[in-house]
Amino acid sequence: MGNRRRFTITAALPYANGPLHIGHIAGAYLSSDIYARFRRLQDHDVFFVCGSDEHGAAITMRAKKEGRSPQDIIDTYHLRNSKAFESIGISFDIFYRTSSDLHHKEAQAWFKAFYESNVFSVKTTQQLYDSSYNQFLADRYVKGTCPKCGYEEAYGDQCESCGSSLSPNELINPKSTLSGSKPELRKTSHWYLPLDKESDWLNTWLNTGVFEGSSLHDVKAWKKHVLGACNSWLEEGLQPRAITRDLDWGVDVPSEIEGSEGKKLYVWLDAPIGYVSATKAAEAQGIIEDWKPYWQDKDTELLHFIGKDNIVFHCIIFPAMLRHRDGYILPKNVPANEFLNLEGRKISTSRDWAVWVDTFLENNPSHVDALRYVLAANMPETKDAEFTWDDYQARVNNELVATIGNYVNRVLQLFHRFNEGRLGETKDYAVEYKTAMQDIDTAIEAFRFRDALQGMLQLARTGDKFLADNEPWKCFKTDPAEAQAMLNASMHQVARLAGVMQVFLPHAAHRLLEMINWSSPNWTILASKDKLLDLDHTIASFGLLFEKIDDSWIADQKQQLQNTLKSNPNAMAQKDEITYDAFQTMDLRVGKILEASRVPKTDKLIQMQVDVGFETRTIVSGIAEHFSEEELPGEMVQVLANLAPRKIRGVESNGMILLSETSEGKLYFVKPSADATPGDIVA
Ligand code: B3M
Ligand code: ZN
Repeated sequence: MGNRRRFTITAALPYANGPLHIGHIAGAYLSSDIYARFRRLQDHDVFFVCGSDEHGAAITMRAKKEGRSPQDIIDTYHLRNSKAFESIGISFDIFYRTSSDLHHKEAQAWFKAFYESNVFSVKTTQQLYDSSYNQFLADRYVKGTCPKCGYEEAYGDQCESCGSSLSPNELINPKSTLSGSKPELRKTSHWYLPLDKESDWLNTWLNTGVFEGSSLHDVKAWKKHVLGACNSWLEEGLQPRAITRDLDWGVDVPSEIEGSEGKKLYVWLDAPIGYVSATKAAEAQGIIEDWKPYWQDKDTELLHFIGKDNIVFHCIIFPAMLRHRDGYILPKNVPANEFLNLEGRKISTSRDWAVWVDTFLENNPSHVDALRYVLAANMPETKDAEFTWDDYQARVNNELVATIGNYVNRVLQLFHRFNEGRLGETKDYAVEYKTAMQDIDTAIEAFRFRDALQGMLQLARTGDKFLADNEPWKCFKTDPAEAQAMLNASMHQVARLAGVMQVFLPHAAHRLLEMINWSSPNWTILASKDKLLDLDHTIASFGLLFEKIDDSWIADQKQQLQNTLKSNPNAMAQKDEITYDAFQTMDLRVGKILEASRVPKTDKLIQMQVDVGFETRTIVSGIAEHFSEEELPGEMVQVLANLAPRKIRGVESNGMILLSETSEGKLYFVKPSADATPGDIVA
């Protein structure tokens, strides 16, 4: 095959410090999996690699919090996460571990190679130290205010609010996350990667694609938000970055190097090398023949699938490392995704605001492709995206069930009835498919997975339109050969759809292929051959591909999230940050309720006359289940006075009374102090 391409597809190594949620999947894993499945279907040479990231403060801090050893933590979550990936059908060729001996040796070999070719500089500096724990405070061991954006909870290596990469000494008001105390300064020596020396070639490479004469990297194909992030770091000026730590968990600095005692590699130095060690491990395990072409052949397309918080490491630091190793290629693209929110809030492991992949699929095994579908449809490709259960229900019912499922079922039933489930010789009819196939191809090539998904739906839609336009069931009596010809054509379309579904919905595809008794050919054939099934082909069976989701199941899912909110009121604080100016736009006032009465024919609504100082307002509020009309007059309350008027059940409401809710669901007024008077400004 002349134009066989080779792909090394990496997906960010998840820290083995917690379970995987839908945000992880929508970020780096489903995109890479769809991409890998598509390239395999095209018969290209694909190596799809991932593994657990088992070093760094992310692990040791988790261990400390749970009172367990780091080894125990990584063993638990490595196993749990490999199973979770398997259950949702992420088709890694290997899921390796950075705690493995092979990886430790590989990372040390890289360190030594850099050391020997004088890539590093060594610096002795004053670093933050927590004397009550006898520990230097790097990375997540120290928190403080971000010097760039003012976020108060920034980590020592990165601000999760603005994405800046930081060093602990830059933090304003640093605090030890071990003891909470203010750290002291102590002297220590470390090896540094002088990134400042790399910025010229990085700049050229990132912005023109040119690197020492040739490169596969095509600037136009890079996502804007990825290049934008890189350029803003380049503009700020890259700084030398410490790549060793004073820690007792991690890869040792090779002992033959002077001063190595007690020093470990910085986790972000060893983790990306993990992609390479995993490739070597795959060779050792016989999964691939030779690791080298996947990292060293100039024609190999190296793609790093990641979330946006990992951009700097994959577009700047790792390329700088690769460049200093002989023969290694640079990534062709780093198609980072942004973040997925859940029901209007940031997904958060610590606040349990998440849908966990393994538990969700254990409880709802038949949902595996529904979940993949909805996550692909809402993939945060170029901006943050939103996952809601209402959308889940709508997409599954309207798109999977009503569009794909119904089409397939209709064709199979008709084919069984009129053609006796067998493909006979008839004249040729064709269902339109070429545009859809081309669209899918173009979209995946450009990492637009949402659009690619539309192409798959399009196959079902054109197929359905063909049936609706031709109505084979009507002409069967008068011209059975004509009807059978239409159904033959429809069966080819169903087969094509099954072939394409392997990319996005592998489990349903597998079932459909079994029903139609077929194994799919490669993409070129699927995309170019009108007739896919042979003469005399018979189908095996038919059944429903997807289940309709009812309201009560959705209500259950929402209830589980509600329970999280109730048991963890902190999660309530998970709204997007607003600026001070936005806050200033609210006119908050002290008010006094003068009169109250039930809004006629409602159970929950009370309308009130409220004195807000400069006038008396009518305000409607849904509090009748919590307060009686009699007890309200005289209550002092706080009012959002400049809320746009709204008609509620025929009554115009002018403002909103502030209420708070206890964990048992009881409402109470946010009370001003005793000496407040109506009209006082709340700010
Ligand atoms: N362990 C992912 C994270 O930030 C990090 C990725 C490593 S990829 C080499 O959770
Ligand atoms: Zn910041």
